[in-house]
Amino acid sequence: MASLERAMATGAYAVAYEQTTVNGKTVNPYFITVFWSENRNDFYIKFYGDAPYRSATITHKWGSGAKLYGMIAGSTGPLWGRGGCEVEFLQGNYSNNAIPSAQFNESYMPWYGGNNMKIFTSTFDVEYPDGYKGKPIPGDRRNIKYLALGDSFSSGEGDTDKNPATDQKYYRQWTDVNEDKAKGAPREKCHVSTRSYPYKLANWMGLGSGPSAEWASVTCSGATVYDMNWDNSGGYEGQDSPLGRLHGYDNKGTLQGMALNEMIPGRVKQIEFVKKYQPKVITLTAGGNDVGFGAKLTLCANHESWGDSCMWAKPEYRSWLKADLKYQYYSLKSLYEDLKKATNDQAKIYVLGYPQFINGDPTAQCKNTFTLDAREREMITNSVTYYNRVIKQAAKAAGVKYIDVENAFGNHWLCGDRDSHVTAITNIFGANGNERQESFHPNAKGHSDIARKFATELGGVSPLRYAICENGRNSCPDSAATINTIEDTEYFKKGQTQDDLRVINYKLSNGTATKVQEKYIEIKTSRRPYKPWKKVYVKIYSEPRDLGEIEADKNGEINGSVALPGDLPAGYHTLVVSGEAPDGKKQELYQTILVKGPNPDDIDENGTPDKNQPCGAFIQAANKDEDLDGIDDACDPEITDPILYTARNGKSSLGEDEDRIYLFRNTRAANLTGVTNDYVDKSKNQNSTDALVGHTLSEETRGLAFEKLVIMKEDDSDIKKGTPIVLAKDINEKCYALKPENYLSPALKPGSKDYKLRGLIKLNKLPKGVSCEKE
Ligand SMILES: [Ca+2]
Ligand SMILES: [Ca+2]
Ligand SMILES: [Ca+2]
Repeated sequence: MASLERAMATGAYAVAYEQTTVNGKTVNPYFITVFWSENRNDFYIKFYGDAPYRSATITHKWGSGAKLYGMIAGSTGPLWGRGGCEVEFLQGNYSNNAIPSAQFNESYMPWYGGNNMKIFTSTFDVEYPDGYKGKPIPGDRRNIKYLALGDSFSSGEGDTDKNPATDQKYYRQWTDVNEDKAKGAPREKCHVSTRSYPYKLANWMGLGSGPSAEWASVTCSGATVYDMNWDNSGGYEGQDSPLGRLHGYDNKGTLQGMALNEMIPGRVKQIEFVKKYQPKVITLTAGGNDVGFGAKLTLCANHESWGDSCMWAKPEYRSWLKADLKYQYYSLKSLYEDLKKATNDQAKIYVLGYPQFINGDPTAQCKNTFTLDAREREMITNSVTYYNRVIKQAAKAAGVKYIDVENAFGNHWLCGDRDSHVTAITNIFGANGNERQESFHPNAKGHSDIARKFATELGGVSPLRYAICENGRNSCPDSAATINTIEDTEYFKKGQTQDDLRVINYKLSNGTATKVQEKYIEIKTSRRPYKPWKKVYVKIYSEPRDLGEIEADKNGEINGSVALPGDLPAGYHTLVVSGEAPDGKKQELYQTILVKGPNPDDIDENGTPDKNQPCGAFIQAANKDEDLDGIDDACDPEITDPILYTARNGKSSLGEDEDRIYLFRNTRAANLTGVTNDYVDKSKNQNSTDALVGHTLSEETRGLAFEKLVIMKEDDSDIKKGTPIVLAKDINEKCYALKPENYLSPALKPGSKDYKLRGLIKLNKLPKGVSCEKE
């Protein structure tokens, strides 16, 4: 495997598959074979013959005697029926000129004895024969026209829905992985969703998908300007600086090389992809993490004293907040300039602002944003507006195109009166299968909104062709767009910034501290020096308390510790280090930190064991579940209409038939469905509330794949009369509607006397107004 990793970093590889043939037509792929070489210059793909008898072989380059490796990674599933175990076995090394099966025939040739192997993706160099008219070998990444850069607002963070086909979230491979240091696998939480706006823009530009796509998203949740720009690119150890996610990995170089070839975000600076692939179009969101937007929201949504606003929403801290937002102008401007330089000004660069995601109206009704009060919502909306002006000004100064998406969601925002296109608070410590970082981000519908707004901003002209400047160039810097001419807002006029004060969100400590056990909190700075040998002052907010002083060393760095007061309440706090920067200006570095109580079973010190709190520690449960999905509405990412039924494809892990669709009734909704005597199988899951209503039984309905569930109300006034209709697709993507034979209670346990299995009936036509298409 180390050899294959090397191939992905520095060599070349091809993934090929063989297909079975039925009646002269190729159908299911079965054996999957991977070929690789450790050095890019050892092998290339050479063609023999021409269509329809064309074949291609992986051949040595002149003078090379290196090995070509091959591995069959075959799933027994398709060969020996469903439910077979996954196997992987190594076929061995092919040395020198003996390459028995690295040959790919374009069409099935039974008389020829061809192996009918097709290439799925390949990074080998290819020598196309003269007059070649066929399709290029898929996977050639040298033609990337569009690169999406950015942070969580571009990655698709917060797309918490599960794909019914896979029962997983829509996050792309390599972007939702927990750390496994023993296996050399770093933590990868870039959360790139395949339903994010860059996917929609790429589709609009016609850049394809899969291994031959002419674009890639290398966005990553949590990315700051530093994770995208040119600064210290060689010494970078992956996101989450100062200690990056690759810190301490001895295969760091391999992991980074592989990331550049495989478009894996979070391991190298985003600008490295720009340098390597020279895209024609770049889109990005940047700066949100630099002002600690997520951390501030966490603080405000979980602030320590209930019934009081968090510090950032208080008038006395407004000038701080403004300074923090305003001075990002410089780093944003230089990021845009770095990107221009990396492409020799040959790319069209589109900088998006941030969308308003929560209703700031003090009278708005909020369902699941728990403690964000009116003053906090006012602070959030005003910060988004002002920060967008900062971003726009920096974009103007650098001469790139600013895209205004501020009102993309309309009133489909949190605390709005329409269905929300934003994921609300999820939870703090993983109680409902979601992660805190997913809170307050656009969902799939929100990403469609952003893509739509983007298209409107360009007047419908493709980003590949849009004229950014009047003179036909890709950038037109405006020297009048300085930091001093950023348009003020009414809200921030009340918070005049002091010209000599810099407020900077900075990772001072590891972000958490436990009282008593870790009475001292370590504080380190390096990239933001203070005046050497001068004292800095450490405070904790929002009730400001002095924690002590530390002296900066000869380089102006801080490396010391301070004691936390024992009576500091558990919860989120703001740690601040103030002092004088080397240029004599006042500098305040801050970080949101979580202070835990000493009892590991009650870290929020509220007297209730955290495991008995529906949303985990630090989130006050609403003790309400309006959509009947079992998630307390205080930490429910989305509160929908009540869930009466669910349907999905069968799971072999639960002993079900994967060829069938299963329809369940939600027994929590007994009051709405009027059925109270459902039998629920709790043998596999004690928390299950799903009662099996029926599944596809007949030959006519098996093998269809679940698409969507709709409730057809026979009488609008009475939801109890609603019939669940399952929409399903066949192998040719044709849409069918299925209805249960009888949707009364299946009160009996399967197998018991009088138990009757219920099937789903295929309807002759789709009911009025429904289709398999996604909204
Ligand atoms: Ca507790
Ligand atoms: Ca709920
Ligand atoms: Ca819900």
